[in-house]
Order: sequence, then C-alpha cells, then structure tokens
Amino acid sequence: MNCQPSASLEADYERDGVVLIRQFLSQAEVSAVRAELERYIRDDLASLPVNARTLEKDEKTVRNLWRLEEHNKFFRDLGERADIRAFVAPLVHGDPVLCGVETFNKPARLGSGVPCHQDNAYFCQTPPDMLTVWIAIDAVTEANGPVFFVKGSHRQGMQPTAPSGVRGNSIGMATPTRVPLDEQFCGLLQPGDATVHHCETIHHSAPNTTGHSRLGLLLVYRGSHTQTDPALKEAYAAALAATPPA
Ligand SMILES: O=C(O)CCC(=O)C(=O)O
Repeated sequence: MNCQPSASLEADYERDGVVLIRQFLSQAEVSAVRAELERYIRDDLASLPVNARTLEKDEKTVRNLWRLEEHNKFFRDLGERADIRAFVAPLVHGDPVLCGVETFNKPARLGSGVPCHQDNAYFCQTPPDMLTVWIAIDAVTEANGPVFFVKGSHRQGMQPTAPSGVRGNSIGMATPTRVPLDEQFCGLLQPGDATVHHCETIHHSAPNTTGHSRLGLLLVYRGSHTQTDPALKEAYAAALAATPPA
C-alpha cells in the first residue's frame, strides 16, 4: 500500500479538495476486497437490514453497499488500519473516526448516475473536517461513469441543497455547478488507485452505459472534533424521507 502522509499531498488537498494516489492498495489487496465483496453480496446481504444496500432500477443489482464497517469484520478492519488512519489524520485535522465503509458499484449497463452534490449535505458536520477515500476496484475510464470533481469548490463552503429524487443519493445541489465538464477533474483510475475528496468538494458521475463494471470502495472519516450541524441535518432528513435509500 502506498499512502504515506506528505506535506505536498496535504497542500494539494487543502488547495484542491481532491487528490489522486496511485496504487493506494496493492493488486493483492484489491483482489481480497473484490473476493470479500462478492462473498458478502452472495452469502450475507439477504439476511441484513434493507438499509445495508441500495439496488439499481432492476431491483436486483446492487448500486451501493452501506455500513460495511458495521456488518463485516474484513471491511471494519480495513477502515481501521493504522497506516490508513495515519494517512487521513492530517487531512481531517485530528484523530480520524471511521464513519462509513461503502461501495458505489456502478454495474455494467445498469449503473445509475450520481447528481452533483457535496457530501456534507449527507454527513452534516461542522467544522467540515471529513473526507472520503474512493478506491478503484475496477478500472475507471472516461466511458464507465468516472467521478468528476470541481477542484477548489470546498473552499466556497456549502451551497444550497435540494432533494434529488435519486435513490441512494437523495440530496443534491439546488443548482448544479456551472464549471464546464472539461474544466473539472476526472478521476480516471486503475484498480488500487484512489482519490481522496473533502466533504464539501462538488462532484458527480454519469450512468454506466458500457459493458464494464466500475466498482469503487469508499472509506469515510471525520476528525473526532467535528459535530453535527442541525440545519444541515434537517435538510438531509427531509430529502431522505422523500427518497429513502432502500
Ligand atoms: O462513485 C460515484 O459515482 C459517486 C461517489 C460519490 O458520490 C462520493 O464518493 O461521495
């Protein structure tokens, strides 16, 4: 694994709100993650609460797995790894708390899009010292629904939100970004590569119309000093009630 903290990476993250790390996980680690996800979906998922996942429109194919850190020791242990926590600590300005281990599966042909949003509309934390490590398990290409990020947008703070009506991504931005797509940062990744994005960096992704799956594993952390913002929480609760994830 290649995730040493460094002053230049921290400066890039503070400036851009998103950084790319090649080979964050090794190929052996990627294979172990893939095998455990396949086993978990096959053997465990049906017996878990429905909020453990969101399905695509066919009502069969997994769009997202949620709360893997609660339901699965392999993924809890991965999220709690000392080397990953040491990497995250300076970026969340404190002691990292693992808040979620999730997937965005973006399956071949069926994978739905993710509307323009800032994660803190879901996380509702102040100060916004919270981030996501998005690890490619499949290759992410221009064609299979990569995540696009608006660099520097985290420095403008939270923008007005609106319910999106998208299952699994119930809250988006009231007005999508006006930054042209070709000026946004596109996370093109090989298996094992990762992006790390701040919880107020604007991002989105298109549906996957290709025959190639675009599976991502997400590790979400906050600094132990952050607190829930009641106004953000109220807006999120309303959007979630309008479009439940399951
Ligand atoms: O994987 C995607 O397409 C979207 C991911 C996302 O919205 C996130 O990491 O917060």
